[in-house]
Amino acid sequence: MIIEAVAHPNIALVKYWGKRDTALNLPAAGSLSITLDKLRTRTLIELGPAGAADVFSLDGVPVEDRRVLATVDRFRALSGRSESVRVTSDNNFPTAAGLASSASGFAALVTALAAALAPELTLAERSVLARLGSGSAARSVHGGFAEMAEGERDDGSDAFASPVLPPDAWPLEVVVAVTSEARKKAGSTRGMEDSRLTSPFYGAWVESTRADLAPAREAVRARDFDRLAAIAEHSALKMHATMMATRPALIYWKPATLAVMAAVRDLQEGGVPVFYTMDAGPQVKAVCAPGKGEQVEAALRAVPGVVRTLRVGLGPGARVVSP
Ligand code: 2P0
Repeated sequence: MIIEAVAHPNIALVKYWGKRDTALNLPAAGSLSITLDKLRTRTLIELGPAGAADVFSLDGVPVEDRRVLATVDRFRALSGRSESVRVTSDNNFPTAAGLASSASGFAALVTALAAALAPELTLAERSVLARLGSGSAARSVHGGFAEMAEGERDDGSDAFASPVLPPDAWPLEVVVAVTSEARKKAGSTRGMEDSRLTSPFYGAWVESTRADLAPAREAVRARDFDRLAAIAEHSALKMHATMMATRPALIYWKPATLAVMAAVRDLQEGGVPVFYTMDAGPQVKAVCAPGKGEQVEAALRAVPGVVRTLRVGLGPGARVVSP
């Protein structure tokens, strides 16, 4: 039997950048995100004979991925099962779009593996297992607005994401302005550790992120766009300041990144409810109030240096689609 699961990438509005434990992939602070629609990872799981090698392919290419194989091992251990596993995944969006495929990837993987081997797992437990694969994946287990908890326990059992608001409760739109199609060089895991160890701003970044979470959550619950916009832009800017002050420096922006940020500022000054956020790459994600995506996309497409744009909405959490 083949089990098929789907999950969507998410964009953090209160950002995650830094770990308190690298082995268990525990975040230094919580984060808050929106899960997107349209873009998705689809993952098929097929069980095979015990003792055979596990296989993973991504977009039709066999890949040796330590984190995927470790996730499969974890499910075998917790379910007491011994079958080998064939994992076949594909993304309907390019990695260069600057939308973390590890987030949708591990959320889809954990959802499919749970259906095959451990259907009793709660959403919180699935989020923990997704986090062990990739921190941002813990949030893609849920749709709409989700909040990742920092957690207190050493074993990470309380470091999982929870839903804050479903997607249709406040259907924000997102315009991704792609400013470079080049694949990024440095992985986030290494960059986060470099920031923790060398950025003089790291302590303040973690402390101020903790302080952002409650007001961001309240702004989401109140559907207060301006309040959320102020917190989210500030979170992105201080994360990038922390990155830039890392040794070696992590400078993700291109000239066109700044041009798009300026265009978003112009839209805001013209009364359009929109804000920007940038992740570990040069793309700008413009988050718009419901119904404003088309206008924002037209404006950002015209910015010199923008290669292309993508317009999406908020989507559901990870789920099994077959059988
Ligand atoms: C985020 N990012 O909150 C932040 C903002 C990038 C910048 O989560 O090491 O791939 O697998 O836990 O989740 C990217 O980091 O890192 C990320 P790992 P992940 O979306």
